[in-house]
Amino acid sequence: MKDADRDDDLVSRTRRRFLGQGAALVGGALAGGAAAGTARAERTAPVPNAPPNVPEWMKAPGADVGSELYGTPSRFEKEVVRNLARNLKQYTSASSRAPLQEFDGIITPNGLFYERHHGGIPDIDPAQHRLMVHGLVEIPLLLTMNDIRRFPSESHIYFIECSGNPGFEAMNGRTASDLVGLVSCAEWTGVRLKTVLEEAGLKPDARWVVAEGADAAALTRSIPIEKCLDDALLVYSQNGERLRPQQGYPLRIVLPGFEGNMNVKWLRRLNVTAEPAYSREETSKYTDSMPDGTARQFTFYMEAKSIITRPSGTHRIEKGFNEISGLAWSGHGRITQVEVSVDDGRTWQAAQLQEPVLTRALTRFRFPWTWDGRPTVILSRATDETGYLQPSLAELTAVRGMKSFYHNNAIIPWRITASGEVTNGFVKA
Ligand SMILES: Nc1nc2c(c(=O)[nH]1)N[C@H]1C(S)=C(S)[C@@H](COP(=O)(O)O)O[C@H]1N2
Ligand SMILES: [Mo]
Repeated sequence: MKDADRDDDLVSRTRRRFLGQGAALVGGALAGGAAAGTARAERTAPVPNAPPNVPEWMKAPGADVGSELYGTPSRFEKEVVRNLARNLKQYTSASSRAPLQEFDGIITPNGLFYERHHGGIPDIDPAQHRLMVHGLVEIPLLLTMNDIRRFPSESHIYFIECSGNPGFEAMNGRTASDLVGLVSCAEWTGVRLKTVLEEAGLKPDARWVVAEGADAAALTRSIPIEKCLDDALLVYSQNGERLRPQQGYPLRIVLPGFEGNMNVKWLRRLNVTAEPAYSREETSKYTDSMPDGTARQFTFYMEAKSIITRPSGTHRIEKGFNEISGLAWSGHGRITQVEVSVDDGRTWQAAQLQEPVLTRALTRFRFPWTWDGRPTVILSRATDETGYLQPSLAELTAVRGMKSFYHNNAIIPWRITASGEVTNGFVKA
């Protein structure tokens, strides 16, 4: 899709305002969809390898042990890949999205974790990588990766979401991944930032920590000291293995619930300061233009949000039973409720939250549904432990106006046509 990365300032801004003015994406192609509609044909077609026959793959030993020393998915899953816009002028400042509609549970596999880079992916030799801790500290530190791994480690499951997910002007995607694929969730292992800051010793006027990445963008963000002394983590492993280069190898910062941009990858420097740096990423970018012409800055926490991922855009469903399933999350803590509407928001019913339900992690919800075959719109809305309820797009723009780009957590509608096709409900039919 054309507007796949509106977080990317190099992609030209078409001023197409959302809600489908001229977005010709409905109907037609079912490309890439795991079409539930094939289920019936699948059940009746002759399958020589199904019982009572002995399948081919039982008649001789399979592939050798160690035929693949780093495992990859089955060849039958080769279409499950990151979602990358195909028509960008360059790919060093761009993003690729997680294929949310393909996932089960809440963990994003490392190879499918969304990526957003402002200056490409650096190829960092961990033996030469250092973390410098300086500024308003008693003892400046220059830490090797081995030094960092000697601190007590912790593992936590958290989501990371880009705040341009999707930009308000880029809501015409076809799939769940097109719309909100800039979110993923992993188990992160590292050391509390607090532990390292205590090792350096904070001076009394320390209020911010300015984190800098070792990429060509030298991405720089100011983090309030309260967050640094709370749950902030210096992370070197993800889902049990070392971070992938795309995720910040060998070291990144993870700020649970904070907007993706602040989770600085390839972390090389922590400068403890009294004032924020007012870097590019916290002034011209990642601020919200408000209706009165001011800009809302330092919007750290990502608000509660959810999306139905099954069925979702490009899927096709059949009349009768369909389980609705999706993901919900909030930067402010646990998801306490997800409601589903199968009648375009007229009525809402509680979905089931699938364990585990963790703070600042993706939460899976499920809802059993019997479709009567009539066209409708299905929606989900999340509530978090603060009592905050995910707003509709109309409610959100009533407060935030029509000039914003970032921090769009509006309810996402999927339209179901009479033939069972699922399409983006933001796009006019
Ligand atoms: N050094 C550095 N850190 C960075 C970025 C970057 O370009 N350089 N991108 C940021 C943005 S905008 C996001 S949304 C997240 C993306 O993290 P991921 O690529 O691991 O999904 O990293 C953030 N950290
Ligand atoms: Mo981002």
